[in-house]
Amino acid sequence: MPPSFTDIVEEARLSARALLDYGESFFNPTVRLGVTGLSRAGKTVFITALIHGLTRGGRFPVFEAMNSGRIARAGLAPQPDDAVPRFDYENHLRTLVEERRWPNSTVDISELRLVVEYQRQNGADRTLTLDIVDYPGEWLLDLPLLNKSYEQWASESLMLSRDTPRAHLAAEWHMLLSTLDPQGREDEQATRVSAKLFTDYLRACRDERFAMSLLPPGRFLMPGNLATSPALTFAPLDVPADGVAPEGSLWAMMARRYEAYKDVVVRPLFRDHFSRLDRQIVLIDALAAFNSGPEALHDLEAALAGILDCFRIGRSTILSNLFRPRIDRILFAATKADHLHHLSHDRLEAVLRRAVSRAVARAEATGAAIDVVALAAVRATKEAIVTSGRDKLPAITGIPIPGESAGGEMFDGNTEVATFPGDLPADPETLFNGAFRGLSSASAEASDFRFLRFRPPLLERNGEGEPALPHIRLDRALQFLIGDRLQ
Ligand SMILES: Nc1nc2c(ncn2[C@@H]2O[C@H](COP(=O)(O)OP(=O)(O)OP(=O)(O)O)[C@@H](O)[C@H]2O)c(=O)[nH]1
Ligand SMILES: [Mg+2]
Repeated sequence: MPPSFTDIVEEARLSARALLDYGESFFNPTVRLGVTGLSRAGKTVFITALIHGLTRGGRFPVFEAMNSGRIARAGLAPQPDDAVPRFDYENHLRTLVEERRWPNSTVDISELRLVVEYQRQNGADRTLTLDIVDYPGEWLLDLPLLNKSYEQWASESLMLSRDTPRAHLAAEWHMLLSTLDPQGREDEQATRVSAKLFTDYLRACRDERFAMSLLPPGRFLMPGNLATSPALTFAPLDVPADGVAPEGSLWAMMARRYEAYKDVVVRPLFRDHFSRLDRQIVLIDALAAFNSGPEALHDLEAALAGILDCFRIGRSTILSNLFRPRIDRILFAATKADHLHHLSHDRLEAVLRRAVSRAVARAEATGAAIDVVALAAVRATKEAIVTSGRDKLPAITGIPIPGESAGGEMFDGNTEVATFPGDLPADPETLFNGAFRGLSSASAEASDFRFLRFRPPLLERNGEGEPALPHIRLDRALQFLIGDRLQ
Protein backbone atom coordinates (compact mmCIF):
# COMPACT_ATOMS: atom_id res chain seq x y z
CA MET A 1 0.00 0.00 0.00
CA PRO A 2 1.54 3.41 -0.91
CA PRO A 3 1.89 5.82 2.06
CA SER A 4 -1.10 8.12 2.53
CA PHE A 5 -0.85 11.89 2.93
CA THR A 6 -1.38 11.46 6.69
CA ASP A 7 1.52 8.99 6.83
CA ILE A 8 3.84 11.40 5.02
CA VAL A 9 2.91 14.32 7.28
CA GLU A 10 3.36 12.07 10.30
CA GLU A 11 6.81 10.93 9.14
CA ALA A 12 7.86 14.58 8.68
CA ARG A 13 6.68 15.39 12.18
CA LEU A 14 8.55 12.43 13.63
CA SER A 15 11.76 13.47 11.88
CA ALA A 16 11.43 17.07 13.10
CA ARG A 17 11.01 15.83 16.64
CA ALA A 18 13.97 13.45 16.32
CA LEU A 19 16.18 16.31 15.10
CA LEU A 20 15.21 18.39 18.12
CA ASP A 21 15.87 15.50 20.51
CA TYR A 22 19.19 14.79 18.84
CA GLY A 23 20.33 18.40 19.25
CA GLU A 24 19.45 18.31 22.94
CA SER A 25 21.04 14.97 23.72
CA PHE A 26 24.21 15.94 21.83
CA PHE A 27 25.06 18.41 24.60
CA ASN A 28 23.30 16.52 27.33
CA PRO A 29 23.59 12.72 26.97
CA THR A 30 20.13 11.29 27.49
CA VAL A 31 18.52 7.88 27.55
CA ARG A 32 14.79 7.76 26.91
CA LEU A 33 13.79 4.59 28.63
CA GLY A 34 10.51 3.05 27.58
CA VAL A 35 8.91 1.09 30.37
CA THR A 36 6.41 -0.81 28.28
CA GLY A 37 3.78 -3.23 29.48
CA LEU A 38 0.11 -4.10 29.34
CA SER A 39 -2.16 -3.08 32.18
CA ARG A 40 -1.10 -4.39 35.61
CA ALA A 41 2.23 -5.64 34.23
CA GLY A 42 4.11 -3.72 36.94
CA LYS A 43 5.28 -0.50 35.22
CA THR A 44 4.52 1.96 38.02
CA VAL A 45 6.08 -0.29 40.67
CA PHE A 46 9.15 -0.86 38.47
CA ILE A 47 9.70 2.86 37.84
CA THR A 48 9.26 3.69 41.53
CA ALA A 49 11.72 0.96 42.60
CA LEU A 50 14.22 1.97 39.93
CA ILE A 51 14.20 5.64 40.98
CA HIS A 52 14.40 4.70 44.63
CA GLY A 53 17.32 2.34 44.01
CA LEU A 54 19.25 4.88 41.95
CA THR A 55 18.68 7.92 44.16
CA ARG A 56 19.22 6.34 47.56
CA GLY A 57 21.70 3.65 46.48
CA GLY A 58 20.02 0.25 46.39
CA ARG A 59 21.64 -3.13 46.88
CA PHE A 60 22.66 -3.62 43.28
CA PRO A 61 25.72 -5.91 43.08
CA VAL A 62 25.28 -6.59 39.35
CA PHE A 63 24.88 -2.90 38.43
CA GLU A 64 28.58 -2.23 37.97
CA ALA A 65 28.64 1.58 37.99
CA MET A 66 26.87 1.71 41.33
CA ASN A 67 28.60 -1.29 42.87
CA SER A 68 32.05 0.09 42.08
CA GLY A 69 31.11 3.46 43.57
CA ARG A 70 31.37 5.41 40.31
CA ILE A 71 27.90 6.93 40.71
CA ALA A 72 28.40 10.07 42.77
CA ARG A 73 24.78 11.12 42.92
CA ALA A 74 21.47 10.53 41.19
CA GLY A 75 18.66 13.01 41.66
CA LEU A 76 15.32 14.07 40.24
CA ALA A 77 15.38 17.03 37.85
CA PRO A 78 12.69 19.15 36.16
CA GLN A 79 11.20 17.14 33.32
CA PRO A 80 11.55 18.18 29.67
CA ASP A 81 7.90 18.35 28.56
CA ASP A 82 5.85 21.12 30.14
CA ALA A 83 2.48 19.68 29.13
CA VAL A 84 2.93 16.23 30.70
CA PRO A 85 2.15 15.68 34.41
CA ARG A 86 5.04 14.66 36.67
CA PHE A 87 5.31 11.01 37.76
CA ASP A 88 4.13 11.06 41.36
CA TYR A 89 7.21 9.30 42.70
CA GLU A 90 7.01 10.47 46.31
CA ASN A 91 3.38 9.41 46.62
CA HIS A 92 3.92 6.00 45.02
CA LEU A 93 6.90 5.39 47.29
CA ARG A 94 4.97 6.38 50.41
CA THR A 95 2.11 4.07 49.42
CA LEU A 96 4.56 1.20 48.98
CA VAL A 97 6.78 1.72 52.00
CA GLU A 98 4.55 3.28 54.64
CA GLU A 99 1.08 2.01 53.79
CA ARG A 100 2.45 -1.23 52.35
CA ARG A 101 -0.06 -1.01 49.51
CA TRP A 102 0.61 -1.17 45.77
CA PRO A 103 0.02 2.04 43.82
CA ASN A 104 -3.34 2.43 42.06
CA SER A 105 -3.78 1.65 38.40
CA THR A 106 -2.40 4.48 36.29
CA VAL A 107 -5.09 6.61 34.63
CA ASP A 108 -3.00 9.15 32.73
CA ILE A 109 0.45 9.68 31.28
CA SER A 110 3.24 11.12 33.46
CA GLU A 111 6.96 11.65 33.16
CA LEU A 112 10.09 11.95 35.25
CA ARG A 113 13.69 12.99 34.64
CA LEU A 114 16.60 11.61 36.60
CA VAL A 115 20.14 12.99 36.36
CA VAL A 116 22.96 10.60 37.22
CA GLU A 117 26.35 12.14 38.05
CA TYR A 118 29.06 9.56 37.57
CA GLN A 119 32.71 9.05 36.97
CA ARG A 120 33.73 7.39 33.73
CA GLN A 121 36.03 4.38 33.95
CA ASN A 122 38.83 6.70 32.74
CA GLY A 123 38.17 9.02 35.69
CA ALA A 124 36.33 11.89 33.91
CA ASP A 125 33.18 13.25 35.58
CA ARG A 126 30.03 13.08 33.47
CA THR A 127 26.24 13.18 33.75
CA LEU A 128 23.63 10.97 32.13
CA THR A 129 19.99 12.06 31.94
CA LEU A 130 17.34 9.38 32.14
CA ASP A 131 13.82 10.23 30.98
CA ILE A 132 11.07 7.80 31.94
CA VAL A 133 7.37 7.90 31.07
CA ASP A 134 4.56 6.06 32.83
CA TYR A 135 1.14 5.53 31.22
CA PRO A 136 -1.90 3.27 31.58
CA GLY A 137 -1.06 -0.13 30.08
CA GLU A 138 -4.36 -0.23 28.22
CA TRP A 139 -3.13 2.56 25.93
CA LEU A 140 -0.37 0.34 24.59
CA LEU A 141 -3.00 -1.77 22.84
CA ASP A 142 -3.69 1.15 20.51
CA LEU A 143 -0.34 1.08 18.73
CA PRO A 144 -1.28 -1.76 16.33
CA LEU A 145 -4.38 0.23 15.26
CA LEU A 146 -2.13 2.71 13.45
CA ASN A 147 -1.68 0.21 10.62
CA LYS A 148 -5.29 -0.97 10.45
CA SER A 149 -8.36 0.40 8.67
CA TYR A 150 -11.69 0.43 10.46
CA GLU A 151 -12.80 -2.55 8.39
CA GLN A 152 -9.71 -4.61 9.29
CA TRP A 153 -10.00 -3.80 12.96
CA ALA A 154 -13.76 -4.48 13.03
CA SER A 155 -13.53 -7.87 11.33
CA GLU A 156 -10.56 -8.95 13.48
CA SER A 157 -12.31 -7.87 16.68
CA LEU A 158 -15.46 -9.68 15.70
CA MET A 159 -13.63 -12.86 14.81
CA LEU A 160 -11.79 -12.81 18.13
CA SER A 161 -15.01 -12.24 20.03
CA ARG A 162 -16.43 -15.49 18.64
CA ASP A 163 -13.73 -17.63 20.33
CA THR A 164 -13.97 -19.07 23.82
CA PRO A 165 -14.07 -17.71 26.44
CA ARG A 166 -14.88 -14.40 24.74
CA ALA A 167 -18.07 -15.44 22.91
CA HIS A 168 -19.94 -15.91 26.16
CA LEU A 169 -18.89 -12.47 27.42
CA ALA A 170 -19.80 -10.86 24.10
CA ALA A 171 -23.33 -12.33 23.94
CA GLU A 172 -25.19 -9.09 24.63
CA TRP A 173 -23.11 -7.06 22.21
CA HIS A 174 -23.46 -9.77 19.52
CA MET A 175 -27.22 -9.69 19.97
CA LEU A 176 -27.33 -5.95 19.30
CA LEU A 177 -24.93 -6.35 16.39
CA SER A 178 -27.27 -8.79 14.66
CA THR A 179 -29.95 -6.06 14.59
CA LEU A 180 -27.69 -3.40 13.01
CA ASP A 181 -27.45 -2.81 9.28
CA PRO A 182 -23.99 -1.37 8.48
CA GLN A 183 -25.33 -0.04 5.15
CA GLY A 184 -28.32 1.66 6.85
CA ARG A 185 -28.42 5.38 7.70
CA GLU A 186 -26.06 6.71 10.34
CA ASP A 187 -27.58 6.57 13.78
CA GLU A 188 -26.13 8.23 16.88
CA GLN A 189 -28.23 6.26 19.35
CA ALA A 190 -27.29 2.86 17.85
CA THR A 191 -23.64 3.92 17.84
CA ARG A 192 -23.72 4.86 21.50
CA VAL A 193 -25.42 1.64 22.57
CA SER A 194 -22.94 -0.44 20.52
CA ALA A 195 -19.98 1.42 22.01
CA LYS A 196 -21.34 0.80 25.50
CA LEU A 197 -21.99 -2.91 25.02
CA PHE A 198 -18.67 -3.37 23.26
CA THR A 199 -16.89 -1.65 26.17
CA ASP A 200 -18.76 -3.84 28.69
CA TYR A 201 -17.52 -6.87 26.77
CA LEU A 202 -13.90 -5.64 26.79
CA ARG A 203 -14.13 -4.97 30.52
CA ALA A 204 -15.50 -8.47 31.20
CA CYS A 205 -12.60 -10.00 29.21
CA ARG A 206 -10.11 -8.15 31.38
CA ASP A 207 -11.48 -9.70 34.58
CA GLU A 208 -8.71 -11.68 36.29
CA ARG A 209 -10.58 -14.93 35.70
CA PHE A 210 -10.11 -14.51 31.94
CA ALA A 211 -7.11 -12.12 31.93
CA MET A 212 -7.40 -11.40 28.20
CA SER A 213 -4.80 -8.99 26.83
CA LEU A 214 -5.92 -8.20 23.30
CA LEU A 215 -8.56 -5.57 24.03
CA PRO A 216 -8.22 -2.51 21.81
CA PRO A 217 -9.06 0.35 21.69
CA GLY A 218 -7.27 1.08 24.95
CA ARG A 219 -9.16 4.26 25.82
CA PHE A 220 -12.42 2.35 25.97
CA LEU A 221 -11.12 0.77 29.15
CA MET A 222 -9.09 3.77 30.36
CA PRO A 223 -10.60 6.90 28.76
CA GLY A 224 -8.45 9.56 30.50
CA ASN A 225 -9.99 12.95 29.72
CA LEU A 226 -11.84 11.77 26.61
CA ALA A 227 -14.75 9.80 28.11
CA THR A 228 -17.98 10.10 26.08
CA SER A 229 -16.36 12.15 23.28
CA PRO A 230 -17.34 11.10 19.72
CA ALA A 231 -13.80 9.86 19.12
CA LEU A 232 -14.52 7.21 21.76
CA THR A 233 -18.04 6.41 20.58
CA PHE A 234 -17.82 3.68 17.97
CA ALA A 235 -17.68 -0.11 17.83
CA PRO A 236 -17.00 -2.88 15.33
CA LEU A 237 -19.73 -3.70 12.80
CA ASP A 238 -19.99 -6.94 10.87
CA VAL A 239 -18.32 -5.67 7.69
CA PRO A 240 -15.81 -7.26 5.26
CA ALA A 241 -12.15 -6.44 5.99
CA ASP A 242 -11.68 -5.07 2.45
CA GLY A 243 -15.09 -3.38 2.11
CA VAL A 244 -15.80 0.32 1.53
CA ALA A 245 -18.47 2.17 3.52
CA PRO A 246 -21.36 3.76 1.54
CA GLU A 247 -21.67 7.50 2.15
CA GLY A 248 -24.04 8.52 4.96
CA SER A 249 -24.22 4.97 6.36
CA LEU A 250 -23.83 3.74 9.94
CA TRP A 251 -20.66 2.02 8.75
CA ALA A 252 -19.24 5.31 7.42
CA MET A 253 -20.01 7.00 10.72
CA MET A 254 -18.20 4.31 12.72
CA ALA A 255 -15.24 4.37 10.34
CA ARG A 256 -14.99 8.18 10.59
CA ARG A 257 -14.89 8.04 14.37
CA TYR A 258 -12.34 5.24 14.35
CA GLU A 259 -10.09 7.43 12.20
CA ALA A 260 -10.71 10.36 14.56
CA TYR A 261 -9.65 8.14 17.45
CA LYS A 262 -6.40 7.38 15.68
CA ASP A 263 -5.81 11.08 14.93
CA VAL A 264 -6.72 12.46 18.34
CA VAL A 265 -5.42 9.69 20.57
CA VAL A 266 -3.07 7.22 18.97
CA ARG A 267 -0.84 9.26 16.65
CA PRO A 268 0.02 11.93 19.26
CA LEU A 269 0.84 9.25 21.87
CA PHE A 270 3.07 7.46 19.40
CA ARG A 271 4.75 10.66 18.22
CA ASP A 272 5.31 12.19 21.65
CA HIS A 273 6.35 9.08 23.47
CA PHE A 274 6.87 5.73 21.77
CA SER A 275 8.64 6.99 18.64
CA ARG A 276 11.30 8.72 20.75
CA LEU A 277 12.55 5.80 22.82
CA ASP A 278 16.11 4.55 22.66
CA ARG A 279 15.96 1.75 25.18
CA GLN A 280 13.08 -0.40 26.18
CA ILE A 281 12.10 -2.77 28.95
CA VAL A 282 8.98 -4.79 28.18
CA LEU A 283 7.32 -5.92 31.40
CA ILE A 284 5.16 -9.01 31.14
CA ASP A 285 2.92 -10.50 33.78
CA ALA A 286 2.93 -14.14 32.71
CA LEU A 287 1.64 -15.25 36.12
CA ALA A 288 -1.77 -13.63 35.54
CA ALA A 289 -2.05 -15.70 32.35
CA PHE A 290 -1.04 -18.90 34.19
CA ASN A 291 -3.72 -18.16 36.78
CA SER A 292 -6.35 -17.81 34.09
CA GLY A 293 -5.54 -20.53 31.55
CA PRO A 294 -4.14 -21.35 28.07
CA GLU A 295 -6.45 -18.87 26.27
CA ALA A 296 -5.01 -16.01 28.32
CA LEU A 297 -1.46 -17.12 27.52
CA HIS A 298 -2.18 -17.18 23.78
CA ASP A 299 -3.91 -13.83 24.01
CA LEU A 300 -0.89 -12.36 25.79
CA GLU A 301 1.42 -13.74 23.14
CA ALA A 302 -0.68 -12.25 20.32
CA ALA A 303 -1.00 -8.87 22.04
CA LEU A 304 2.78 -8.65 22.56
CA ALA A 305 3.52 -9.61 18.97
CA GLY A 306 1.17 -6.89 17.66
CA ILE A 307 2.65 -4.25 19.93
CA LEU A 308 6.30 -5.09 19.33
CA ASP A 309 5.75 -4.90 15.57
CA CYS A 310 5.07 -1.19 16.04
CA PHE A 311 8.47 -0.26 17.44
CA ARG A 312 11.38 0.71 15.28
CA ILE A 313 14.15 -1.50 16.51
CA GLY A 314 17.74 -1.73 15.33
CA ARG A 315 21.29 -0.67 15.84
CA SER A 316 21.44 3.06 16.44
CA THR A 317 23.46 5.14 13.99
CA ILE A 318 24.06 8.88 13.76
CA LEU A 319 21.74 8.97 10.77
CA SER A 320 18.95 7.10 12.52
CA ASN A 321 19.33 9.27 15.61
CA LEU A 322 19.03 12.33 13.43
CA PHE A 323 15.94 11.32 11.53
CA ARG A 324 14.22 8.70 13.59
CA PRO A 325 15.67 7.10 16.70
CA ARG A 326 15.80 3.36 17.03
CA ILE A 327 15.53 1.17 20.04
CA ASP A 328 18.93 -0.49 20.25
CA ARG A 329 18.41 -2.46 23.46
CA ILE A 330 15.35 -4.36 24.62
CA LEU A 331 14.94 -6.28 27.82
CA PHE A 332 11.98 -8.62 28.12
CA ALA A 333 11.17 -9.03 31.78
CA ALA A 334 8.77 -11.44 33.46
CA THR A 335 7.64 -9.40 36.45
CA LYS A 336 6.55 -10.47 39.94
CA ALA A 337 9.07 -13.34 39.99
CA ASP A 338 8.89 -13.16 43.79
CA HIS A 339 5.67 -15.20 43.44
CA LEU A 340 7.81 -18.20 42.52
CA HIS A 341 10.59 -19.98 44.35
CA HIS A 342 13.97 -19.13 42.80
CA LEU A 343 14.24 -22.73 41.58
CA SER A 344 11.50 -21.87 39.07
CA HIS A 345 12.96 -18.57 37.83
CA ASP A 346 14.85 -20.20 34.96
CA ARG A 347 11.63 -21.86 33.88
CA LEU A 348 9.75 -18.57 34.00
CA GLU A 349 12.46 -17.05 31.81
CA ALA A 350 12.08 -19.97 29.39
CA VAL A 351 8.32 -19.37 29.15
CA LEU A 352 8.93 -15.70 28.48
CA ARG A 353 11.56 -16.45 25.85
CA ARG A 354 9.06 -18.71 24.11
CA ALA A 355 6.24 -16.13 24.34
CA VAL A 356 8.29 -13.39 22.68
CA SER A 357 10.40 -15.61 20.39
CA ARG A 358 9.17 -14.00 17.18
CA ALA A 359 9.89 -10.49 18.44
CA VAL A 360 13.30 -11.56 19.76
CA ALA A 361 14.29 -13.10 16.42
CA ARG A 362 13.20 -10.00 14.54
CA ALA A 363 15.01 -7.64 16.90
CA GLU A 364 18.20 -9.72 16.88
CA ALA A 365 18.26 -9.66 13.10
CA THR A 366 18.35 -5.86 13.17
CA GLY A 367 21.41 -5.76 15.39
CA ALA A 368 19.67 -4.63 18.58
CA ALA A 369 20.81 -6.17 21.87
CA ILE A 370 18.18 -8.35 23.53
CA ASP A 371 17.93 -10.09 26.86
CA VAL A 372 15.28 -11.92 28.88
CA VAL A 373 15.01 -11.87 32.67
CA ALA A 374 12.65 -12.90 35.47
CA LEU A 375 12.58 -10.10 38.04
CA ALA A 376 10.67 -8.55 40.89
CA ALA A 377 11.01 -4.77 41.18
CA VAL A 378 9.82 -5.07 44.77
CA ARG A 379 10.18 -8.41 46.46
CA ALA A 380 7.13 -9.07 48.63
CA THR A 381 7.89 -12.66 49.65
CA LYS A 382 10.48 -14.88 51.28
CA GLU A 383 11.28 -18.51 50.53
CA ALA A 384 10.72 -21.56 52.67
CA ILE A 385 10.65 -25.33 52.40
CA VAL A 386 7.31 -26.79 53.43
CA THR A 387 6.97 -30.44 54.38
CA SER A 388 3.89 -32.21 53.06
CA GLY A 389 3.88 -35.89 54.11
CA ARG A 390 7.23 -37.19 52.86
CA ASP A 391 7.61 -34.43 50.26
CA LYS A 392 9.57 -31.25 50.77
CA LEU A 393 8.07 -28.47 48.65
CA PRO A 394 9.81 -25.20 47.77
CA ALA A 395 7.27 -22.63 49.00
CA ILE A 396 7.07 -18.87 49.33
CA THR A 397 5.79 -16.92 52.30
CA GLY A 398 4.19 -13.50 52.43
CA ILE A 399 1.14 -11.57 53.59
CA PRO A 400 -1.69 -11.79 51.04
CA ILE A 401 -3.44 -8.47 50.36
CA PRO A 402 -6.80 -8.10 52.12
CA GLY A 403 -9.57 -9.87 50.21
CA GLU A 404 -7.36 -12.53 48.57
CA SER A 405 -8.57 -16.05 49.24
CA ALA A 406 -7.26 -19.59 48.97
CA GLY A 407 -8.60 -22.97 50.07
CA GLY A 408 -11.84 -21.35 51.23
CA GLU A 409 -10.00 -18.91 53.52
CA MET A 410 -10.26 -15.14 53.04
CA PHE A 411 -7.16 -13.17 54.13
CA ASP A 412 -7.30 -10.01 56.21
CA GLY A 413 -4.04 -8.40 55.11
CA ASN A 414 -2.20 -9.18 58.35
CA THR A 415 -1.73 -12.95 58.24
CA GLU A 416 1.40 -14.48 56.84
CA VAL A 417 0.97 -17.65 54.77
CA ALA A 418 3.24 -20.15 53.05
CA THR A 419 2.04 -21.22 49.61
CA PHE A 420 3.12 -23.54 46.88
CA PRO A 421 1.90 -21.75 43.75
CA GLY A 422 2.45 -24.64 41.34
CA ASP A 423 5.36 -26.03 39.35
CA LEU A 424 6.30 -24.56 36.01
CA PRO A 425 7.10 -27.32 33.49
CA ALA A 426 10.68 -27.90 32.34
CA ASP A 427 9.51 -27.57 28.73
CA PRO A 428 7.55 -24.32 28.23
CA GLU A 429 5.95 -25.76 25.11
CA THR A 430 3.58 -27.82 27.27
CA LEU A 431 2.02 -24.57 28.53
CA PHE A 432 1.60 -23.21 25.01
CA ASN A 433 0.03 -26.50 23.95
CA GLY A 434 -2.70 -25.80 26.45
CA ALA A 435 -1.87 -28.61 28.87
CA PHE A 436 -2.89 -26.74 32.02
CA ARG A 437 -6.03 -25.60 33.73
CA GLY A 438 -6.77 -22.13 35.07
CA LEU A 439 -9.59 -20.11 36.55
CA SER A 440 -11.24 -19.49 33.17
CA SER A 441 -12.33 -23.12 33.01
CA ALA A 442 -11.78 -24.65 36.46
CA SER A 443 -12.37 -23.84 40.11
CA ALA A 444 -9.50 -22.39 42.17
CA GLU A 445 -8.91 -25.81 43.75
CA ALA A 446 -8.72 -27.59 40.39
CA SER A 447 -6.40 -24.99 38.77
CA ASP A 448 -2.77 -25.90 38.18
CA PHE A 449 -1.46 -22.53 39.38
CA ARG A 450 -2.62 -20.19 42.04
CA PHE A 451 -0.62 -17.02 42.52
CA LEU A 452 -1.85 -14.94 45.43
CA ARG A 453 -1.17 -11.22 45.53
CA PHE A 454 1.00 -10.25 48.47
CA ARG A 455 1.39 -6.96 50.30
CA PRO A 456 4.62 -5.02 49.78
CA PRO A 457 7.29 -6.04 52.32
CA LEU A 458 7.86 -4.61 55.76
CA LEU A 459 11.20 -2.78 55.61
CA GLU A 460 13.64 -3.14 58.44
CA ARG A 461 14.86 0.26 59.55
CA ASN A 462 18.15 0.38 61.37
CA GLY A 463 18.36 4.13 61.85
CA GLU A 464 20.65 4.79 58.87
CA GLY A 465 18.20 6.66 56.64
CA GLU A 466 15.68 5.11 54.36
CA PRO A 467 16.08 1.35 53.90
CA ALA A 468 16.54 -0.20 50.45
CA LEU A 469 13.63 -2.02 48.83
CA PRO A 470 14.28 -5.73 48.38
CA HIS A 471 14.14 -6.87 44.75
CA ILE A 472 15.03 -9.74 42.44
CA ARG A 473 17.41 -8.92 39.57
CA LEU A 474 16.47 -5.26 39.27
CA ASP A 475 20.23 -4.65 39.20
CA ARG A 476 20.65 -6.99 36.24
CA ALA A 477 17.94 -5.05 34.41
CA LEU A 478 19.67 -1.72 35.13
CA GLN A 479 23.05 -3.04 34.04
CA PHE A 480 21.59 -4.16 30.73
CA LEU A 481 19.52 -1.02 30.13
CA ILE A 482 22.00 1.74 31.03
CA GLY A 483 25.25 0.06 32.17
CA ASP A 484 27.00 0.72 28.84
CA ARG A 485 26.11 4.42 29.00
CA LEU A 486 27.87 4.78 32.33
CA GLN A 487 31.26 3.32 31.34
N1 LIG B 1 4.88 -9.21 44.43
C1 LIG B 1 5.01 -8.26 43.52
N2 LIG B 1 3.90 -7.72 42.98
C2 LIG B 1 4.07 -6.74 42.06
C3 LIG B 1 5.34 -6.27 41.65
N3 LIG B 1 5.16 -5.32 40.72
C4 LIG B 1 3.83 -5.20 40.55
N4 LIG B 1 3.16 -6.05 41.36
C5 LIG B 1 1.70 -6.28 41.43
O1 LIG B 1 1.14 -5.91 40.19
C6 LIG B 1 0.17 -4.89 40.34
C7 LIG B 1 0.29 -3.91 39.21
O2 LIG B 1 1.49 -3.18 39.28
P1 LIG B 1 1.60 -1.72 38.65
O3 LIG B 1 3.02 -1.28 38.75
O4 LIG B 1 0.55 -0.83 39.17
O5 LIG B 1 1.27 -2.09 37.13
P2 LIG B 1 1.15 -1.10 35.89
O6 LIG B 1 1.83 -1.78 34.76
O7 LIG B 1 1.63 0.26 36.25
O8 LIG B 1 -0.42 -1.14 35.66
P3 LIG B 1 -1.35 -0.01 34.96
O9 LIG B 1 -1.03 1.29 35.61
O10 LIG B 1 -2.74 -0.50 35.27
O11 LIG B 1 -1.04 -0.05 33.51
C8 LIG B 1 0.47 -4.28 41.70
O12 LIG B 1 -0.72 -3.74 42.24
C9 LIG B 1 1.00 -5.48 42.48
O13 LIG B 1 -0.09 -6.25 42.95
C10 LIG B 1 6.50 -6.88 42.24
O14 LIG B 1 7.65 -6.55 41.96
N5 LIG B 1 6.27 -7.87 43.17
MG1 LIG C 1 0.73 2.00 36.33
